[in-house]
Amino acid sequence: MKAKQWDIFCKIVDNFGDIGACWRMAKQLHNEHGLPIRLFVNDLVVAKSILVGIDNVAQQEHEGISVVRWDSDTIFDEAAHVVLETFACDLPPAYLSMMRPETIWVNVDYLSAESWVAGFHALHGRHQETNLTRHFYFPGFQENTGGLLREQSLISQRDAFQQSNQLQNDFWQSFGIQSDADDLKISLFSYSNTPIDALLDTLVEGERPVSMFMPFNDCLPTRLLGNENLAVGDCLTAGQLTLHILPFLTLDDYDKLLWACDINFVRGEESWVRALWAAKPFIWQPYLQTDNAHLVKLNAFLKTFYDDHALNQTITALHQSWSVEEFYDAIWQAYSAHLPEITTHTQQQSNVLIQQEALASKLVTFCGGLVK
Ligand code: TRH
Repeated sequence: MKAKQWDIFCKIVDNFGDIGACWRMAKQLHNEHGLPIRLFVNDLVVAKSILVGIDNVAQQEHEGISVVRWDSDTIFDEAAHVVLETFACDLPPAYLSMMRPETIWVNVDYLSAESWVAGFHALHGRHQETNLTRHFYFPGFQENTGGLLREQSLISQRDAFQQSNQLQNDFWQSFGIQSDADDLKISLFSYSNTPIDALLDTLVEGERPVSMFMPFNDCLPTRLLGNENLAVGDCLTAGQLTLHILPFLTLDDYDKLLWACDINFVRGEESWVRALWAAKPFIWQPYLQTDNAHLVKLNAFLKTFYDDHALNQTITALHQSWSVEEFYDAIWQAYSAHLPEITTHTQQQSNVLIQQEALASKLVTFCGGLVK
């Protein structure tokens, strides 16, 4: 067994959330806790969108992390001291066979604000085939869960950016955009099942000029505002709306976009957490699941985050309408009319979460407590 080594297994099922979360975890464990990390990834072609510059090769070093292609040809030498299986991705049998009773095996699960999470966090069970112990780690919003991924320097970087017109102008100019200080700035990252056209129609007809920024991705409609074949760099205008199609951004630039905008539409889990740290009003769309399980997750989060807020119903209505593909102009008007209050509330809630210990550090303590 490799002393001190941590191995992370990441199976990309769909989109970028799995590799986004695993990469952040790997980086934070390495940069902030000095741990040697191997990251096993099943699809380096998709991973390339997040790990910019990697190649589709068996093994490579990337920003201090050893990235290993995980496929049927992968040769496993030794099991690590700590093995993080992410999102129940099933460790490969060849690797399982090298694990020992003293190997610390933790499954890090998906993030949810549902009330059952705290009760399941940190439980363990016996793996039938190997008789090894597997621990279950649940990220979450309460102190008694596994916490949220957040870099130690993130908030000071965000504050420096948000307080500097120069840094913000440099950011917009790097995309050839002259930003107008008076525009309402909105970023949008969503799944295909959203009423984007209805939202855009409302913004076109609105009272206030709006600049909207959409990073290019597979879920973006090919036709918006009557324009076909949208491409990176397009800038479309209609009525009060100016719509910019950005490239798919690096993780750092995506953070800056969220920090620079007044409202962020986000999705899945990773961009949702980044929107929390941006501390700007956001509309979250959960990943579509069968039996409307995603709406249960959505409502659990809305209850956690906005329960005591006077505008709870307005905020809930907008989130639900966005996720069930129905958009009502009146709901948007009610939301945007109260943007200052929603901004203050989002900042307060974000600050409360920032006081909590971040996931990577909680995970290190958790695994330290399991050493046999
Ligand atoms: O890509 P996603 O839809 O990922 C989803 C969810 O994680 C979901 O829970 C999971 O089950 C499913 O995949 C399989 O959305 P998410 O989680 O927001 O991840 C997007 C990542 O992409 C996030 O790390 C931010 C990053 N990103 C960029 O780096 N550049 C960009 O321009 C944008 C828009 C996103």
